[in-house]
Amino acid sequence: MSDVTLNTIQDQANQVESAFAEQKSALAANPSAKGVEELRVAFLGRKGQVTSIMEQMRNISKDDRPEAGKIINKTRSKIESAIEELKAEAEEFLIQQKLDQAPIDISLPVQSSGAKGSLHPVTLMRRVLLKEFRKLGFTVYDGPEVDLDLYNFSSLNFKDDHPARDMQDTFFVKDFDKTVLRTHTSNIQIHALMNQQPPLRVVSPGRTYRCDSDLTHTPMFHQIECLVVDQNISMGDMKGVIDTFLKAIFGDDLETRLRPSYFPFVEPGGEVDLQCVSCRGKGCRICSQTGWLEIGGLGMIHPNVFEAVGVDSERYTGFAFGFGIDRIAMLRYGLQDLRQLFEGNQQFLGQFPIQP
Ligand code: FA5
Repeated sequence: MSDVTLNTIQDQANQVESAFAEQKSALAANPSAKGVEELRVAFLGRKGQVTSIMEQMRNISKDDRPEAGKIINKTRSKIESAIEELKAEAEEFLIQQKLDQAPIDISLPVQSSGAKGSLHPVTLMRRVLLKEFRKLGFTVYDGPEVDLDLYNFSSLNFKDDHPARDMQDTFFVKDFDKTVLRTHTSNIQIHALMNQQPPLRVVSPGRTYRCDSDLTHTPMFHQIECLVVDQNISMGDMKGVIDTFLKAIFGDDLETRLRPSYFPFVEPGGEVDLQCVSCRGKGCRICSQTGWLEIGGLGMIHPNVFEAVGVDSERYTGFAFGFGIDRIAMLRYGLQDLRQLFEGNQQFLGQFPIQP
């Protein structure tokens, strides 16, 4: 005959539960993961108090065992869920403790340090230029930076062995026959005319690449190309557009001059120089003692270019010009060295006003 009855089991279960409740409230004042684990081992572990009631099962009559099991399981699950709650409380307590000890109160609203981001001067300059072109009714046309020789050179009337190619040395992509990093934005003249029949009035800013590096040249630089094709377009129209946008950027501050020059894709061709901001035309090392800095090339579209894209050169005429955005920024902001723009010096880059 067994000496352990259901009543004994129930009494022991009640005692274990009240012992647990006592220790739980002691822990609640200062909950820690370690304390919760110790409590779990003390009650649910191999030698824990719940386990020792379980061991009584073998001394209980067979008939009472199911009921005894229920009593013990009820106590076990009460303690298990209380342990889980305690674990969560201990975690929260720890986080709160860390927050309380932190040197700053991260729940306070953010106080601005006054530091502001700024736009890159080339971005600022590009935006200003595009704004002026939009006012004149131009739309923006985007062209590829990696392009076929066909668009960058051949269709622009650069014969394969023409010395003009030497002035625009660039990367040729080895595995793709005749693919280049474009040397100028003039490649968009071909793309635009192949995509759209005249009349056409587009402007295209973008990155360009050449084997260059000195005070006024960088290997990667930015140009903005302007292309107008229609009936009866003259050099006078071109000069009007150039004067208008240069005036918008430089005001009457600096003098400009137009002089003849050669580009295979225009006839006649020329270049625009701006008075050197550094010496105001007197001559210094930035302008190689000339008093002027070149900002771009220009000209009337060559009939060979119209032929390459299937535009009737008897019916249409047009002009194009391509200016260095970085060079314009250099003059506008009075920079001593164009390479400063691409050195990533935050102290330098942070000085530019949002509105140039
Ligand atoms: C051209 O690139 C012609 N595509 C311009 C053109 C367009 C002529 C349409 C006729 C009709 P050029 O090589 O001169 O031309 O370059 C134009 C401008 O780009 C220069 O005046 C200068 O402002 C800028 N530039 C050229 N090379 C560099 C460089 N390495 N770094 C910075 N700016 C440069």
